Amino acid sequence: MFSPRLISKLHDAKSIVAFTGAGMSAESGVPTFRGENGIWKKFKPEELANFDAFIRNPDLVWEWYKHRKQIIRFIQPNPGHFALAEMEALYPKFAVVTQNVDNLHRRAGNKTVYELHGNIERNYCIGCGTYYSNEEILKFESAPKCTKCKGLIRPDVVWFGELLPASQWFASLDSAEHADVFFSIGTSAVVHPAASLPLLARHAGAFVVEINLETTELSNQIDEFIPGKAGEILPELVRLLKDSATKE
Ligand code: BV8
Ligand code: ZN
Repeated sequence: MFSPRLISKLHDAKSIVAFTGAGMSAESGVPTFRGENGIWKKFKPEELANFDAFIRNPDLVWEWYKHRKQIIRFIQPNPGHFALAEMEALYPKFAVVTQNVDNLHRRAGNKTVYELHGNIERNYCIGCGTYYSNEEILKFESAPKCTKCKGLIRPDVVWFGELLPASQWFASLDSAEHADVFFSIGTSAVVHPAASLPLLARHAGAFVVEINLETTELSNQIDEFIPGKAGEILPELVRLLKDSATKE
């Protein structure tokens, strides 16, 4: 499953980036966006994940996010998440750069996690910026309103047409530019600017490996494509790395 080239690159590496998308959380029971049971099959991004749609129809947008928040409440990190947490301890520099908003990487134990598209466990008032937890707002039937200023409360995620959080973006850029090995895991690599990171890393000298169920726009532009499930491949890879570390 793993080429001698990848094993040797991982053996010599000092800095690793794991760039992840919805496929990373699929085995935890979180539906992907564009796969066969993708949540956007029923909805379209332009209807839901953008600010205008929210202002035009806050109840519909909230219905979708409440559905996803409910899912997130009952799911656990999967073996792929735990493998990345173990991998972080094997390298001097290790960053997870995720497009996911489900907080599963942190719950699995990764310390350096950059969330490019926000976090569905946080919400804030568009009027006065007050933050609200899911517990505080999930009791509302329709779109929740701020107790301080009556403004609409929105999920703290990055919608289409919105800028990514600058601190997360620049830290991710810096990690990509200094990575020896850059993994792109469970992402269709269609949403920008996040999707530009793998090739940016490659141009800066990283060995870029893609782990995905199917090939993507990236697959023929990077160094190695490993077909399969993140929750199966990553634990196997970490087992191999730990075995070779003990043999030394
Ligand atoms: C911005 C948060 C600029 C919300 C999300 C035309 C060309 C290029 C770009 C654009 C364009 N038109 C518009 C744009 C910009 C736009 C964009 O990229 N659109 C795309 C769709 C064309 N981007 C933006 O708007 C971004 N902002 O550009 O601002 C700007 C400049 C100046 C001033 C103001 C603004 C903001 C984008 C962020 C959108 N928010 N999410 C929410 O979650 O509700 S995006 C959403 O898609 C999620 O974050 C998700 O993570 C992300 C990417 O999807 P994936 O993670 O890749 O998931 P997907 O289902 O697609 O793929 C899963 C993969 O996993 C599949 O390949 C599957 O085979 C695989 N898989 C499944 N199971 C497994 C597996 N792999 C391994 N193991 C498994 N078990
Ligand atoms: Zn308010």
